[in-house]
Amino acid sequence: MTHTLRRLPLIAGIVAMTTLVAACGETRQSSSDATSDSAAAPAGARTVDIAMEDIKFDQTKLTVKTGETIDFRFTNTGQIPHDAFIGDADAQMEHDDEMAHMGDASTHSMGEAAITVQPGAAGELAYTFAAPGTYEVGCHQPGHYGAGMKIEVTVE
Ligand SMILES: [Cu+2]
Repeated sequence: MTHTLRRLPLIAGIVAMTTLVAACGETRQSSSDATSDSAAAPAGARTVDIAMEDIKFDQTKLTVKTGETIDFRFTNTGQIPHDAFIGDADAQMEHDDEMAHMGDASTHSMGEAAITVQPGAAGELAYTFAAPGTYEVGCHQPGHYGAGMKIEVTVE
């Protein structure tokens, strides 16, 4: 009886310690996963490196296969922030309008294929082109898309 009472807190202590160790191990593992994630492309993806300049992308055309996943890696070599928004021409116009009216170009809706990259920084955006057609990667910082800051993506 006395034994049982004395052992209970000890067992609880061991369980707590084990949980703590397990939690630490988990944290360490997930942070190393995050590191390898940012370095490695999604499985089966093709990596395309793109420089963002003031005010253009360093390339204007890209051809991909239907169903292909492209791991876009943007590097902003300019002095001002730039965006990359992926969608067809209609979506681009709509988005450009949205951005112009919102004023704050850094506000993207959740779930949109869009990224904003600050000067001197890099960003990654993976996108699967599920259907054939013509898409665009457009920058929607005020005036940039209108100035021709876009990449035409042909999905064949
Ligand atoms: Cu731009």
